[in-house]
Amino acid sequence: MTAPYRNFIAGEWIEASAASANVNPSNVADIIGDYAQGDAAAVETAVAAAKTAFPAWSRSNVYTRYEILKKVSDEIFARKEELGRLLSREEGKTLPEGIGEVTRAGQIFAFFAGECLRQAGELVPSVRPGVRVEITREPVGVVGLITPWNFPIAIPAWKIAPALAYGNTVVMKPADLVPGSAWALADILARAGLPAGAFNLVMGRGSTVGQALLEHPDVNAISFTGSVATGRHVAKTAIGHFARLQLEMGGKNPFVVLDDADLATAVECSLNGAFFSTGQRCTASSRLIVTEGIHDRFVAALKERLAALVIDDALKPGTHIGPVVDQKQLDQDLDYIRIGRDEGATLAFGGERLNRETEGFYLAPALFTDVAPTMRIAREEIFGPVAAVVRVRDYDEALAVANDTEFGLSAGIATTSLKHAAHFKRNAEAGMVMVNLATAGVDFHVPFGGRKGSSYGPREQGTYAREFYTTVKTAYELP
Ligand code: UN1
Repeated sequence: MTAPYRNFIAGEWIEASAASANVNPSNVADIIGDYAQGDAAAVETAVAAAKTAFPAWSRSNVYTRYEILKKVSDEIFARKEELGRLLSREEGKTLPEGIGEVTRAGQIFAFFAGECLRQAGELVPSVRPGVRVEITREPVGVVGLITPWNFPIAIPAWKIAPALAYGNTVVMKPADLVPGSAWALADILARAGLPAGAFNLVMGRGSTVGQALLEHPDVNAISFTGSVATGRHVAKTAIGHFARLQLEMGGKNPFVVLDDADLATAVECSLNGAFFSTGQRCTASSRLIVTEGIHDRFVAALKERLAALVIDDALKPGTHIGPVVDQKQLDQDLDYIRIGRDEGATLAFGGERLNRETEGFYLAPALFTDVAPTMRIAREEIFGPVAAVVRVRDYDEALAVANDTEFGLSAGIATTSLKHAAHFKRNAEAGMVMVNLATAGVDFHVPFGGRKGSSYGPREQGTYAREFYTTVKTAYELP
């Protein structure tokens, strides 16, 4: 079958036997295009191509790598409006959010272009006379990248850019729901001067393409972002051939609001962290933990802000929150809203399906109050515009509730107390801590990752990315 958007394998655009329609969640009548659905055979060819390309690419001139990644970055910046529109159209985040994400992808490629020129080792005196010891880093080999639907271009960028910068070759499987942005990025990479096979794109299902990638003995490392359940499967499968693993999974991120917080800051951080990008971020603040002296004022002010939000077509100017990504995610969100009510929480705002001009997956952002930390809506990742307010006595109880979770990605606090801010930074059990800032929306040049059930393996992003994408060699020499 000829899909207009094909897989990219060994430097060629390859037809697949099947295709799937990329649907706009703001308007299900709008089909973005038919994208190839690869299979196990396509993965086999792609991995073989990546393996063949590896020796030359791993020894390529760092300036060549710099130029290629810089070129990719330049094109992303030059086309950010168009690519942002595509991203919003296929994923449902608003156009400013879409353009913002594309900009982030451009910044990531620029950062790792620079990193190509900053690779260095160490020269260490030996404990043995006359011997010298060199510690260097080498690429890992063929890297399999499995990316999620909620950041259709930024997450592919933050895995592909370091993989290539450090000399690895890549086979990427983007999320089945949003192949458009990944395909556009592959098209840019295809024209950037990479040798054939250094980067390969295989679109398709997790159960076929993802599975084949995980099982392939020639895939030396897997970087995955997605759910905890899938992450567990990824780890179990890929460890069979000792693939190096990097897993970024769920979150149930707490945002603590203390009595001494600046109310406007607390409300804006909560609104942004919990509901922007339709709450579909692993860094979303889905638990708002509020001390009793500010609780009622905080809830009233947040409800007022929620009531003023425009929930509509992601591409319409003025939209604050776009639709949920698809029917399955919408059903999951609505299920949790029902579960929250059944458990005895108060639905203080929203939570109902909305009708708009076009048929799409619109949901009014939902705010629960009177939530006990034991309730499912306070413990399980919902991955939608749903937040749970937990009332606590004081800072100590807030911290205990914040840490009482199987996750540990991002944790935030709104406070004007230096003492509480410092204590929270030190004691929040999370990979990232935010003081008077939203839990979501991170910088592109510093480490990203969490603890407990949120992450496994070395950090992504910034200079820390090299931990995963390189392996250390210690060389001894008697000159
Ligand atoms: C952000 O909050 O800016 O899947 C990034 C996710 C994360 C990325 C969040 N891996 O939501």
